[in-house]
Order: sequence, then structure tokens, then C-alpha cells
Amino acid sequence: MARIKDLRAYLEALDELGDLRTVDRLVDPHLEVGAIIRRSYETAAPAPLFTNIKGTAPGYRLLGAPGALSSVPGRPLARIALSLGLDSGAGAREMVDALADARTREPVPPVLVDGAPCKQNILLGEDASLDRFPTPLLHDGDGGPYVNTWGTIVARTPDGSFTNWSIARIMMIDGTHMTGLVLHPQHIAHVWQQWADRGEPMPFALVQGGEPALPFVSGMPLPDGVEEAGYLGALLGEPLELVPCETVDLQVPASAEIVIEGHLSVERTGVEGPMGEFAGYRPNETSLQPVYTIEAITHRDDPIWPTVVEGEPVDEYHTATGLTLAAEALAALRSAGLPVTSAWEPFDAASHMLVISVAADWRDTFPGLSTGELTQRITDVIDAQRFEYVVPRVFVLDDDVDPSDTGELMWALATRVHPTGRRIVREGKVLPLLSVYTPEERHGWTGPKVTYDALLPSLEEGRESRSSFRFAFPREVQERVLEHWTG
Ligand SMILES: Cc1cc2nc3c(=O)[nH]c(=O)nc-3n(C[C@H](O)[C@H](O)[C@H](O)COP(=O)(O)O)c2cc1C
Ligand SMILES: [Mn+2]
Repeated sequence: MARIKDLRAYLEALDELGDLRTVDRLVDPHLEVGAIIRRSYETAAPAPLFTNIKGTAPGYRLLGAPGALSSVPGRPLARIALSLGLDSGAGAREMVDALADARTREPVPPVLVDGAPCKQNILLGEDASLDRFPTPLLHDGDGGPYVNTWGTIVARTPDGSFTNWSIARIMMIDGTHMTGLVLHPQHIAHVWQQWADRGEPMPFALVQGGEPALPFVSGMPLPDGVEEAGYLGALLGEPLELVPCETVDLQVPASAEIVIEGHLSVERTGVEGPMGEFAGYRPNETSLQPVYTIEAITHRDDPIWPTVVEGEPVDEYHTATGLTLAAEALAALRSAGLPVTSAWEPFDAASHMLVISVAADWRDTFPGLSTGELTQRITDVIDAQRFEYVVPRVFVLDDDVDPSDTGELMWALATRVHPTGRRIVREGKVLPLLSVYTPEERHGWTGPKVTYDALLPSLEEGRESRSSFRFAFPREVQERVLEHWTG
């Protein structure tokens, strides 16, 4: 692991790879910044770093596409891999393994340190306002400019027993007020509910920037009671360094660029949204959400504010939640003793599909089990996970297929998924943001989910071999061909 400790070191690493583009010309935070970041996702361009943003204090910068696909040829996952402390050439399976392995290790709790660059500027009272920062209107038709798209919200239960770090979007109301999604069963809603039940506003800290692994873990569906800070320490192999907040009893990563402190209201009086979302659409509806009141802001000199512009794949919603959900699924299936080698949420499917890869020798370890029975066991484990309601379709495939290769996955699904049979359908809670459901299903948070048994028959049952360069020729012939291949 080569841990990258803060956003600036991460930007240097991207720059070295040629995956960063500094935009020095004056840009408008009203839609123009959003359009550039969107186009950068859709053309796999280098991550844009804006240094000259209309209406904001000199020196304040904004980073787009901080954890999306990279522009580096042959290394599409470089930004994600570097963020997790892996080699920039790491593949999908290696990344899911790293995250799932860390789930089997003891948490490494964070440590408190004295001072940090995020305390270089301490804004209190009237100075603690968003007005000097770039707060972009990300898509035409959004309900307002978005303050938070990639930052971590720190929240602690009133008894102090549990501290959660998570990403949830937050919209600007004015310089000192914001509103954002606080939805059950997210942990931020668990914590907020405990404060609300006591009639007290919830202290919060919102962390922008910081070490690049932080947002990935803040988007991970860790189980109830598992703290992101300790898990991140286990992933990185050392404790995270924290500093205390100025006005609330919370601690934040010392690596932060910007920290916003304050309280989240008991009442749901903020009109939040709509915003272009990860499914690839902008809903028409708003909802009533609690209101964040800002009481202090601390920041590094020349702070950098990372921004995600959600929409059609692939953006950070897909990379962060897809990768980490797959790792949770793999960890759970492994600990249930099932013959699963990997899991993946294909980014292009906008977090609507989970692929489970089954070991080639699974029939040796589970003699007599049918493909349908194995698919049922996998389904039972997935259904017992906290994230089950965000996965409308699960595909169980042999692991000769690399589900992170979109072309190979498309071929496998078309040729291995039975048109009508071999599937396990059940009805239950579903995420209303999933665009596959009807309006009634979305409003009721209830709908069908399906697991497809797409496992191939055994050799004895007449499995056909794959007909491709890798599978249809002896290794010696493949090597000879590769040796003489030019261009
Ligand atoms: C870019 C991005 C934006 C997200 N926006 C939201 C959001 O607005 N609301 C929400 O509930 N979850 C959102 N999520 C998903 C949560 O971060 C994810 O479900 C996480 O597991 C929640 O934290 P928790 O497990 O501590 O509850 C977002 C994730 C990412 C990566
Ligand atoms: Mn959590």
C-alpha cells in the first residue's frame, strides 16, 4: 500500500500520470463548471482543476471528477486505485479484494494530532459563510447550488458511542444555511433521529478534500455499528490522524482542505432538490429535509473543493458506491463460506446491477449442488445485507467472465441469462431512486428484485468451450502470435 495522505499529494500523482488539467481561465460556477466536469466524465478526460472561479475569493480552487474513470490509456481505474493506495494499474478484482480483505481485519481507530493545515484559516461568526467559496449550480434545473457532493459528513450519537462518516448531498440555501438528504436507513439518519428524539439539533462537521480514500469509504455500505474511521485505518494499515473541531465536539481528518461545522435542525423544513442523480436522470420532485446551520469554517490556504456532477455513468457515485458495495457483498459471501471469487457493480449500469463471480471448481467444493441451489444460497446472503434494497438485479456468473470488461459482460449476459427461467424473484423494499421501477413502486419503496442463475453447465453436462483468442487456441500458439504482433 502506498497511502496518499492528502488531496494535494493525490493531485501530484494524477499530474504525473497526465490525468489532471488545470483550467486557469475564468469560469462561471453557474452551470459552466458543471458542464465541464460532465463533459470530462463523458469523454474520459483528465480531471479539471479550476483556479479562477467567478465570484469567489482569489486562490480558492475547485476540483472536478476526483474519483471517476481516468484518461490514462489502459488504466481506466487509475484514479480509484491511487485513491485506495494501490498501484495506478490495479484492476477491478484487486481493488474489490483489498476492500473486502480489510473487512476481515480488526479496525484501527484514529489518533488525535496537534494542529493541521486545515486550521490555517479559522472563520467564526459572520465570517463563517459560504459566500467566499465556489458553490456551483451543477445541472440546469437543480433546486440550487450544491455545497456537498463528495465531502464526508461526520455525525456522532448523543451518547458518544458511535461516530459515522458518510456522503450525502447538501444544497446551499444561503451563506450560513444548507439542506440535504437525511434518509432512513442511512446512518446519518440513524444518528440524526437520536438527536431529534431528544429535541436537540445534531452537531455536524462536513469535510471537503482530505485523503482520497476518505470519500470512497464514506460511500461504503458498512454494517450498522461499524465505524468508517476504524475501517479506513484497517484498509490503510495505520491509524488516521484527526484534529478536533472548533465549535462542536467532533474530530475530523487532519488532511482536510475545508471543514464546515454547525448543527442540523430537528425539523424538516428545508426544501431539498431536485438534482441530477446517479441513475442518469433528474427527478422532478423536492423533499423536506433538515436544515444545516453553519457556525464555523476552517480551511487550508488556497483550499481545494472537490465536486461531483452526478448523472449518466460513469461518475463518482458509480465508482465509489459500486466498488464498495461489491466489496461488502464479497466479504459477506466469503464469510458465509460460498465459492465466490469476486463481485462487481458494472459502472455503466448506474448502480443497478451486481455481478457475483463463482469459482471454476465450485462443483468440487459443493458436490451435488445445482446451479439454482447455489444461486439461492448467494441470494439469501445478499438479502441479509443492509444494502440489499439498492440492488434490483443480481447476476451469478462463472468467473471466466471479467464483469469489469463491459463488452465481455454484455456478451456473457446475452448468451448465459435465460430469457424467462432460472431466476429468483422476490418482493421487498427498493430504493426509490432506481429508475427501473414504476412510479407506484418508487413512491411505496417496494418492488421486485431478481437474481439470475447464469452459471454454465458442468463439463459432464456438456459445457461448450469459449471460442476466443484466449480460450480457443493452445497457449503455445497464443504466445507465438503475441510475440510477432506489432502495432
Ligand atoms: C457521490 C456520492 C453521492 C451520494 N449522495 C447520497 C445522498 O445524497 N444521499 C444518500 O443517502 N446517500 C448518498 N450517497 C450514498 C451513501 O454515501 C452511501 O449509501 C453510504 O453507505 C452511506 O453511509 P452510511 O453507510 O454510513 O449510512 C452518495 C454516495 C456518493 C459516492
Ligand atoms: Mn456508516
